[in-house]
Amino acid sequence: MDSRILEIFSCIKQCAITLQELLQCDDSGYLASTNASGDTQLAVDVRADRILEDALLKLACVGGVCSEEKSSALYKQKVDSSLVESTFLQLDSSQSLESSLLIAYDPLDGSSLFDSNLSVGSIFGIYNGAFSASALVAAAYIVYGPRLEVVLACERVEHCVYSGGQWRSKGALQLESKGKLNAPGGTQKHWSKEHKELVESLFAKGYRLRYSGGMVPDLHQILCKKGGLFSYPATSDAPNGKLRKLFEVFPFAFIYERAGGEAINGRERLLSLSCDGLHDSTPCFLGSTEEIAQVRAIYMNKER
Ligand code: AFP
Repeated sequence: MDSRILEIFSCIKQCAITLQELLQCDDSGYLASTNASGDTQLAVDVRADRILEDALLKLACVGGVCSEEKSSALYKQKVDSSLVESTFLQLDSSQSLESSLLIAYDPLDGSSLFDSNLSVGSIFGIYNGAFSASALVAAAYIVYGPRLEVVLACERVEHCVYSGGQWRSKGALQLESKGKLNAPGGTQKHWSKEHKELVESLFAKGYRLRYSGGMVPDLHQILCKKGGLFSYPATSDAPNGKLRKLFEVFPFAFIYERAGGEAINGRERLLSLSCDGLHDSTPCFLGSTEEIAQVRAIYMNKER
């Protein structure tokens, strides 16, 4: 594995410890501000974002970062590594550090669950030279649950737990061809007829409902239980879905594919999609191959 990715993974593990301590505070208060996606911000959202931005930009191999909490990316200038804000998906080579790694991250995903003391997470996509699906070279997430855990994906999907003051590997996460869990996101009254048919067909086969409203614990659970389907479809109130490509969907698509699963938007592979803006979103279906085949059958049939 590229030593630069190992360095980033090590930084994420260190930040995970710091962020878990941050989350032990009882400050689930909201700020008056909103983030780039219009979501009201928790004080911990802003503090988690600052911790990660400072730590990641300190790494020489990182040429820029983009946070779900901010409208523009921060790139290091080639001349003196000073930072420049930009809404572009990359700077031209004369400006940015060539062949540097760019990190898109969601510092605290599932903020609305924090005041109910449910598990939340942080998500990272590591891109080579540009914020695009084709440039994604590694992905990771942190789960702040009963245990502190990280999942680090490059060639394989490594599951690690923090216990006794040190990180320990729990081995590789691997999906089987079919699972038993169904995690259907979005407001049901805004689902399409086809999506309702898909969700109900899984329950009719005995799938168990496992949905907390936190993308990280919900997708982590399906990986740990070796199969199932997570969906956040296009809805009448969110025709492009809710989840963001760079910070949330592409990293998990990378992880699910490396774990032997699939990740589509209903028709196409998520990692084949273009991205026009830093905060673009997309409908997404991530899971075992048999469940994804069922999604394709229903959604492709809708097109006919
Ligand atoms: P918050 O960060 O506002 O809690 O949203 C969490 C999230 O982005 C993602 O983690 C969930 O999968 C999804 O939203 C849940 O959305 P619904 O509540 O609409 O199902």
